[in-house]
Amino acid sequence: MLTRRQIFKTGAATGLLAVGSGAAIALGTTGAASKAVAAEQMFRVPLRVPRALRPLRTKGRSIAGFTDYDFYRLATREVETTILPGTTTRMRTFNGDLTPVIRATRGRPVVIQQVNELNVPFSMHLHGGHVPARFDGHPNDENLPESSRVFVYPNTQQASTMWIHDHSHQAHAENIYRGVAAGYVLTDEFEERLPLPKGQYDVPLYLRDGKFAADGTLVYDMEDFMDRPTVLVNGAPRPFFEVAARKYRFRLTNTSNERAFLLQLGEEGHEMTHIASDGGLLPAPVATKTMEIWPAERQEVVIDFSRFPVGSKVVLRNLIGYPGEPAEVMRFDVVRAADDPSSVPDVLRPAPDLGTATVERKFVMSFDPATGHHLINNKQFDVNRVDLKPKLGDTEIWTIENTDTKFGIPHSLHTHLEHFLVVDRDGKAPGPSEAGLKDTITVMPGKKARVKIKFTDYTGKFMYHCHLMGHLTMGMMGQMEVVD
Ligand SMILES: [Cu+2]
Repeated sequence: MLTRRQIFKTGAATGLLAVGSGAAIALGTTGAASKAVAAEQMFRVPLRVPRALRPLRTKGRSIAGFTDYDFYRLATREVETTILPGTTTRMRTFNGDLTPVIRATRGRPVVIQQVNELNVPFSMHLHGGHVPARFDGHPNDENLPESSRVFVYPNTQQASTMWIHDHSHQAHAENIYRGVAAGYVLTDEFEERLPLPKGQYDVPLYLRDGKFAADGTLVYDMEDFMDRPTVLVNGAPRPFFEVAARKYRFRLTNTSNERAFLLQLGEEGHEMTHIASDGGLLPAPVATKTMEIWPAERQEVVIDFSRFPVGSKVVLRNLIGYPGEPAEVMRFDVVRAADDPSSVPDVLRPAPDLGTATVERKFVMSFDPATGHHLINNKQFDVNRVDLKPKLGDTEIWTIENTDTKFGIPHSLHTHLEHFLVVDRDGKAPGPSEAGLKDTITVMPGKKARVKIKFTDYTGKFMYHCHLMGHLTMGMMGQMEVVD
């Protein structure tokens, strides 16, 4: 029989069992002192809206056949920065910045020189990116300390909100936890033509948690992921954001190692409009009172603050926090009136036709209490093993089955290279919030989901894995080689 502490040691539990969509049962609670610190740090710091990085140049020598591209340098670097007011924290960053954002346009490539100034390996991965294998951040392609590599992102895919993080062999969980991440927002003509909120009213929000000591030190312990009570939004602890009484588009990305959020606006659950998920716009907007977002997922919502009088303060809450934690995530302070020419059209972007599947595969996600490993189809990740070989042009149906009912462990499956459509969950067609392209799907214990995926135009080796970082670290990853 495994004790709760042993489950933590193996990184097994994520600490909550979502029941239906909303209620949750937490497994336990620790760290009353750090929770008190977290509660003190509420609504004292303004939200930082990440500024888009400017390309260093827009032309250059031929790289991967391109001479017209936006060129950036992303240096992974440790810096001292202020997270909790009055303290400093050593964070791992890109260019000294917490979540800088690259804005890209479909059809125009981005080239990034990644310089590793950390003392651990780094393998840069564009999460959600449709990119050639050599630029995907394979664990065998680690950028060692003091080295540099060039990455080319062709941007042939449709508009979506992506993010950049580490995929090195063993340091990935800690590198993400210690802060090194960048946003990557891809737009295209189709989306630009829609009357959705734009410019300063289109705001990325990077949500994550962390454990900070009273002196500001960021504490990393893979086992104690339930004791990370400080929620950061764009690197600020439970910030406030001054908004106009009009519509905003928020691009939510969960960059946490393990934490899921079920977000609700206000105590009473004001309406939000869900417009996009991992792979971009949904076929149609969905009015919702809650928004669920698991590690590495993206969800985009439009919130209309015109329904609140100027002077209102509206709190975004997390309904599935651990016991004793503040539910507050951030606060919107409605401070001024504003014109609002934006609207959310009834039709957004039709889901693509991925064709008829000719191949079926199954992915059984499970935890082995004897070894502490997390397994896919009873196997731990082996970088020298190819688990499947999809063929270019083929459409496949993947069944993802979570058999971890004993310990109640959720798992997700994230695929590199291609997005997928959800076919069904336990035989039931997905709701409209899951009708768009996705690259990460969470399956609760004892549940199954089927997805449809098509392999289009890149061959080579790509990863698929659970995106709960403790599980990934403990082996829950496989490798596919796409062949011609
Ligand atoms: Cu998992």
